[in-house]
Amino acid sequence: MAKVKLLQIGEITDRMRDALSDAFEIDVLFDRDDRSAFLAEHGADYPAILTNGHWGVPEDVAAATPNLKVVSSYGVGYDAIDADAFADRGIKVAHTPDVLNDEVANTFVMLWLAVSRELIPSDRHARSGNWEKDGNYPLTRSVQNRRVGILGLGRIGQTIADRCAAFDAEIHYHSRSKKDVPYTYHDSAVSLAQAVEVLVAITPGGPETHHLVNAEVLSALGSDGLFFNVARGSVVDEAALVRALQDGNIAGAGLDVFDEEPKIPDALKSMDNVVLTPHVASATHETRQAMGDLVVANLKQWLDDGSVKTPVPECRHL
Ligand code: NAP
Ligand code: 8YV
Repeated sequence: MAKVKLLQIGEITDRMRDALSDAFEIDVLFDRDDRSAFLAEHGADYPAILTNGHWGVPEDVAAATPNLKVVSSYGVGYDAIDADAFADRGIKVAHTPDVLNDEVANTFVMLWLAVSRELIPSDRHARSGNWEKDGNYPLTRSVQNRRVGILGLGRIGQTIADRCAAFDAEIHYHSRSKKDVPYTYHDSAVSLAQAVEVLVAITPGGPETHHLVNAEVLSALGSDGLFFNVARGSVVDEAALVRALQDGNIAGAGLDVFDEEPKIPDALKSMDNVVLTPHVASATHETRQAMGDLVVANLKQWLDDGSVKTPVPECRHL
């Protein structure tokens, strides 16, 4: 049987390529110099696209693929994919929910511990010889018994809440809707920030959540408050965050995502009370393998019966 043509936008693993190559002929778009000419000449040949949460499906690709039927994305967040427009065209968009909940929640815990217990400066104190020279590292703040605010109590937000139980946290949250959970609901991000000592953003990105965490929210969090972002850079007003840290309006931050990745403002890089990771919340061998397997499963199921295993909500009716 002839292989089905698959346009690959983001990078994929060898395991994904191996699993797909018996049924799909994979053409790589992202490193082509002749992108426009290639899309103009061949775009109509592709019924399937494989991408990721970072690259999504750019407008030029969406416009150049009139025969597209399925998009399978390596990641749960799909703010870089216009899912409504694809749904209108009858195109199924699939993503990778649930398989990364644990890893992203673990990354939040790692950042929280690192910021609260000053892991990076403390490590520097140990290995620089300052311990011998200047004596003990100063006391730090415990993560135990804190009021933690989860902005976005979805799949990952709930997993973060589960992790926080180990630290005897009192959980507060804000989502679009109130849930049947034993945590305190707040009807706004400001109210949530006011009530807690630790605030973690884990909503989707995109226009609806753009700058949901702004100067007012950070000021409500207060000078002892810690802010964490494992969601998307767009969820926080990065300039307001830098100002809040510089002015001591919040005590520290742990950030995995940024406005203009892979660029990070120099001001953030220079702060000792900030821990930065380069968008790696799901980036372990184990979790990326599970995500890759789901990307493949979505494409293979589509090949078998025209459906996908894990469609984004906008495409569930298709
Ligand atoms: P999810 O299950 O859809 O949960 C999203 C939560 O955000 C829901 O509780 C939703 O509220 C809430 N929300 C959506 N829009 C909101 C708004 N305007 N105001 C307040 N709350 C809002 O998604 P998930 O699987 O947990 O993933 C969440 C996001 O994490 C992804 O979209 C992605 O951007 C990010 N992520 C980042 C990494 C990383 O590498 N750093 C890895 C994985 C995921 P309702 O429940 O009321 O609808
Ligand atoms: C990936 C993510 O790093 O799932 C998401 O939404 O942000 C991450 O797991 C991203 O999709 C790029 O592959």
